[in-house]
Amino acid sequence: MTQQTLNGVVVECITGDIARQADMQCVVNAANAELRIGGGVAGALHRAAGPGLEAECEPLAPIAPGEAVITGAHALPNDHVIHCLGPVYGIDEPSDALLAACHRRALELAEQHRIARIALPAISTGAFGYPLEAAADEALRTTAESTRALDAVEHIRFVLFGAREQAVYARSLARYAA
Ligand code: AR6
Repeated sequence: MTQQTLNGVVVECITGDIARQADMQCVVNAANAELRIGGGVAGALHRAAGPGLEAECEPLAPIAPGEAVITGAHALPNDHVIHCLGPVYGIDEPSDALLAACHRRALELAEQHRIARIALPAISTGAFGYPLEAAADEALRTTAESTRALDAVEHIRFVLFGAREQAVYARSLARYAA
């Protein structure tokens, strides 16, 4: 099952490109501490957003692992970007608590800004080296828990780059929907 409703919130896991989620009000960036362009998700989002995004980010940086900040989306087809700094696996400890914290914080920010539809990537599972199964489990466990406190947020979409990643996140979703 790639879609479940948890406490009235639709949670889904799809394959796709986080920079092309035009039906979402907000996309989440797997950021670096400096909130600069970088590679992976951050590269794709900043390239699509244009240089205005980096300029808006500059006074907000640096952020610490587990933290998140919100900006406009500039040339992206969304209204907001929430920049999350996930843990570097094996360095930022405790990595599970930090990964949970940035998901929790992202959803809290979305709620505060009355964002109905938000898309997230697989934070920390690329350059930051977090093992996929463990990251999926932490992301979906935290999301399922957070849905209890969400009112404005109606739809949470995890956008995974490949079929394998999507299957792993969908499996964790099924576990926490049970
Ligand atoms: N859409 C969806 N998922 C993507 C995309 C995309 N366009 N591009 C990559 N992924 P990463 P991190 C997947 O490295 O591990 C950056 O350089 C990718 O396959 O973007 O949190 C920043 O500047 C992987 O599964 O984020 C930071 O320094 C997942 O998204 C650092 O990397 C996350 O990969 C952050 O590392």
